[in-house]
Amino acid sequence: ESIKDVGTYGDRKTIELCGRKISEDDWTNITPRILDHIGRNIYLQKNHPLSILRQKIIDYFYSNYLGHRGTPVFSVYETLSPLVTTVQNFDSLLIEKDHPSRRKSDCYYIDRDHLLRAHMTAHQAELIKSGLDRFLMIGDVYRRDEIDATHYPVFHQVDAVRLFTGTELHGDRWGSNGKSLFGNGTRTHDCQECHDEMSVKLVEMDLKTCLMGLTRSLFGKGISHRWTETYFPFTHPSWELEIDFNGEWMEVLGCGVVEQSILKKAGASDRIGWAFGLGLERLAMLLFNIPDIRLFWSKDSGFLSQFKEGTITKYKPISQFPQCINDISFWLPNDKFSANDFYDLVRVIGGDIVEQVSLVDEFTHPKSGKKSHCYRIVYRHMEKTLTQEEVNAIHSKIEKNASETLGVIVR
Ligand code: FA5
Ligand code: MG
Repeated sequence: ESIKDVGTYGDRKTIELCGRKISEDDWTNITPRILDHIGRNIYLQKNHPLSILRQKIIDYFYSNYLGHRGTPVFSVYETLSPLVTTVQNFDSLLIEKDHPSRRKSDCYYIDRDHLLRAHMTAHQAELIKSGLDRFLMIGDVYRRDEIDATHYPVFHQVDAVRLFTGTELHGDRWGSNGKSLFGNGTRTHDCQECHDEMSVKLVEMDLKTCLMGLTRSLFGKGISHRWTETYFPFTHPSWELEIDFNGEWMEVLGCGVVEQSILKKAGASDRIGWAFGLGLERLAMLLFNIPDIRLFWSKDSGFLSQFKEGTITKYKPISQFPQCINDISFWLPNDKFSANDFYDLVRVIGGDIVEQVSLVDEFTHPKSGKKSHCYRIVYRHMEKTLTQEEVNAIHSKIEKNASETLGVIVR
């Protein structure tokens, strides 16, 4: 269970979360509003659409992968702590020290060594190390990102890993010493240097069959899909699965053949395997017809009462309240300015009544060389009509805070 409490330790603030006390340093960028989401566990909340979808995915794995005695072969981990180390989130997955995904502008850091996990893959290496061959990891993940109807700084992922011994993959065809999994060639675009090409093909087929089975079990047999090749530091080869949603391709997951050095380090060097990670919100928005990602966090019974564990029903909007649009323009400071810092500030002050923030104009003054940004903030309450006074009060607070903390000069 997690506690959210900010105290002081000497002259440094300490942050207490998930049973740990951590002193702030120059990497700390976690905000109280984000801390408030830890422990909500909406993905485990009975009759919540995210929980219904989570259970459907677990059921697919339980019913399609049975052991000799009819017991499930995938084990499920869904209460792993979201507070992780940079080793878990990055190093254990071969993510280079200067990889953009480590940036302060992209993650929520508690201090330089701890962050809120940015993907469920953060737990992969340690679970393999503990001796597991087939498992699912489900939970909340945290990323600093743009703000719109499909992006929220907290979302949920299901990750999975399946490892094979030589015998499991090939049967007894090659004997059971597992040698046939490995070759000693060079890395090509579809095979790691240490892998046997035939084995990699079988792993790819098993992975894609599994994921298409899952997609069809959720969306029906007629769903159109395509696989695209992609890159992850922790898998090779790697793919993304896209499905056709109203004539547009939508990415639903990333996957691939696990980098062998990860398995080796985790004590599973005699195995080969696949992994994938998918986002629950995007799938749930399609399945339940939910138009805005913020609705998942609603405590309103008008929303929650529409869903029932075990069934997929379409969401019916209670009513649509009007938007209120205000722009803010400011001169940027001379030193560095990150748009994500501004987005966070808007979120901290405006909270969930901010529907969208977008950069609508930027220009450089021809004489002074100073840069100016104009952001459009769209306010909309999910459950009532906002008055112009209410919006103005929040908007001025954002202006005031931006000039005080980001060094910008409001125009
Ligand atoms: C990852 O997070 C990888 N860890 C996935 C993976 C696992 C690859 C294991 C290989 C092996 P990515 O950042 O693309 O990859 O996110 C995975 C999925 O999460 C996306 O396909 C999407 O469905 C979902 N997702 C990503 N960002 C967001 C977001 N801002 N809002 C909602 N869903 C998101
Ligand atoms: Mg992606």
